[in-house]
Amino acid sequence: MKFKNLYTFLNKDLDVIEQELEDVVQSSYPMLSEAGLDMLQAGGKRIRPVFVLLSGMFGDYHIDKIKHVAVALEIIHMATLVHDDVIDDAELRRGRPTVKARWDNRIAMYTGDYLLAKSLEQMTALEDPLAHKILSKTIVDVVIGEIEQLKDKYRYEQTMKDYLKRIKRKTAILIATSCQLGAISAGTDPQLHKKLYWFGYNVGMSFQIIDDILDFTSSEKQLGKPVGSDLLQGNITLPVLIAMEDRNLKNEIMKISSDTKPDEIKPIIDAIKKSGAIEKSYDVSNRYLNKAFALLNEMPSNKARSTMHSIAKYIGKRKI
Ligand code: GRG
Repeated sequence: MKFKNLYTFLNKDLDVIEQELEDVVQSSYPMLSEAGLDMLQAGGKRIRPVFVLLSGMFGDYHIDKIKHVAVALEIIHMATLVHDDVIDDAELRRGRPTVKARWDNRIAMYTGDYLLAKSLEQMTALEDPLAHKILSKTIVDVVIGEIEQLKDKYRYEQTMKDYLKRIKRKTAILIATSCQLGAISAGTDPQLHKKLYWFGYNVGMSFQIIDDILDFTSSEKQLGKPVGSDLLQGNITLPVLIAMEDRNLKNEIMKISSDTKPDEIKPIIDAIKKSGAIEKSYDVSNRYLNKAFALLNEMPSNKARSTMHSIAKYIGKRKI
């Protein structure tokens, strides 16, 4: 089963979102339009717009209103990716050359800034100070997270708490906010939009943990980058933190630095895979997913709820 097949009833509305996305990234500066359109054409799962729409279905759903929120969230996501590829000096994204690779760092920064500004412009369609307050706090948290993660690179004494805080800011918050703002724009009561926020948060945490597991268990072809890239770049993820509970393995892992060559980490990747750390990481992911399922059970039963359940289940088992 493919991810997109879980929500075919949304296809018509997702086509509207896709068209809006294309319109929104256009600019009188051809280079900005080209960079934005190139990213859109490269695809992406559009998870955030899907969660906006599904959450809106718990309230008074109107595509003409909610589309602005769905577009804003996807465009903020795109802006973070363009900037992140500058910070990480990444050549490929969604299987294509990144904006910074195709043009240069300066143009990538402009593109990211432009996308962020356009997303805020989209949000002005929503006359609700609470929605704007939530979104600005989210953006601040994502940016702070990106700055703080620098200090955690190659820092082998960091704790599980440091890791969880990092992935919350990097991934879970934007998914949580997608759910909450979808619900708010459809006028749901506060109790429900807060529950949807926490549903999105738990799914987002699981999503990032699985991403971090796949960095070890997937193939170079599927990842579009070498296996173990996170570790090589000093990004200490959950499988690594768990593997470091073994003293000997920790000593090996701690030898990895910015001077380490890709081939040198291959035996360490194998040792991490054999250590049981992957299975234990899946257990942590499942704990978040179970919280997400429990929250769904407290919500009104409808098609959106069952689809969110299927998506969360899929996320926990995804291979790419
Ligand atoms: C410009 C607002 C702004 C922020 C700049 C660089 C930065 C601060 C934040 C980057 C944070 C970051 C690296 C987030 C990545 C999160 C993530 C889970 C990416 C992959 O998401 P998918 O799998 O991607 O949904 P697709 O390609 O499917 O859309």
